[in-house]
Amino acid sequence: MEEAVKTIVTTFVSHAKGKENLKSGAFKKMVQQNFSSIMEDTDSSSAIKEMQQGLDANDDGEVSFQEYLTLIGYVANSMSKKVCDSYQVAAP
Ligand SMILES: [Ca+2]
Repeated sequence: MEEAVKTIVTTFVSHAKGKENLKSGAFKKMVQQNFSSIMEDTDSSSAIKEMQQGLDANDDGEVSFQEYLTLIGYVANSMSKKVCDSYQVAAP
């Protein structure tokens, strides 16, 4: 669990290059490198742009750590549904 949290933090920090926000290009790269297997449309620039705008709560054109956590929460939520479904299928 600790490792998972560390990965969430270091992924943001390394893509933001130590800054407080992910700019558009860095956000796109981060999504493509980390979420291409669990998210649809990561090869579409417009879909990523749309995702970024959806996360950008303060409308500054960049993704803060807090806004990034919204994405992690969203991904975790959709993953939990899949895990739940497969758990129920496996159970008698
Ligand atoms: Ca923002």
